[in-house]
Amino acid sequence: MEFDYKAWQHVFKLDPAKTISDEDLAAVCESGTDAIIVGGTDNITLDNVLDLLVRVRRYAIPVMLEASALDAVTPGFDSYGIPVVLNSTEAKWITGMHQKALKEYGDILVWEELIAEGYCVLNPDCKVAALTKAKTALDVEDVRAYARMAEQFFALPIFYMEYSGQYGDVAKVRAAKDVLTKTRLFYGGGIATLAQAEEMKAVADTIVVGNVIYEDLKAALSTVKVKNTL
Ligand code: 1GP
Repeated sequence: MEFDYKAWQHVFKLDPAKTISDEDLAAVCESGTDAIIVGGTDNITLDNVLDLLVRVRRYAIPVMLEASALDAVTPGFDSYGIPVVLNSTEAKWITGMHQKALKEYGDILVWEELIAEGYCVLNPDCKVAALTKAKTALDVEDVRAYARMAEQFFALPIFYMEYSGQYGDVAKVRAAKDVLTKTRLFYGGGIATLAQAEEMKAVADTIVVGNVIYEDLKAALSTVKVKNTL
């Protein structure tokens, strides 16, 4: 088991608000993927997060909670991804919720378990873009600047290009990769085939596969092969 996100090549993202059978969950957790991220945008509750955590814990795989709703954060995960939406136009998604969380839990947090993720949301039609009022009309130069900001100004461990629900623009992913040396580049969005997984993995450090798990499990599982084809 590799707990260090720096070694992750492929991860599956499971949405606590969506239903997955025990059989499908077993296939996902035993697929050879490097980790499971638990995260979503709508209807995330402590109950559905805990339920998924307990079920994923049956398997020997690292599991990270992507902390979106503060009241749905619970101990028990190996790590916690803390999204910082760099291209949000609302301060609450960049520092607001984070400051609130630190005010309340700052004394008891285990800092080593927290991983700040500098999000750059690029699909204008995805839920997270609407929620965070993200400025998604970004060209290659814009994206490159956000990537530099993530690494050089804020020393964020992860720069996450989020195309959730849409297959992204490889040229933009490459533009980010070209200026990153220490910050890891995560790509997520619309990966539904091994060919797409390979194309994005050739540029990004880590690819995140979500939706297709619920739409076509076989196709989702095929994307793990990206780890053997590099
Ligand atoms: C979503 O980046 C992930 O947060 C993965 O995107 O669901 O489109 O695969 P998809």
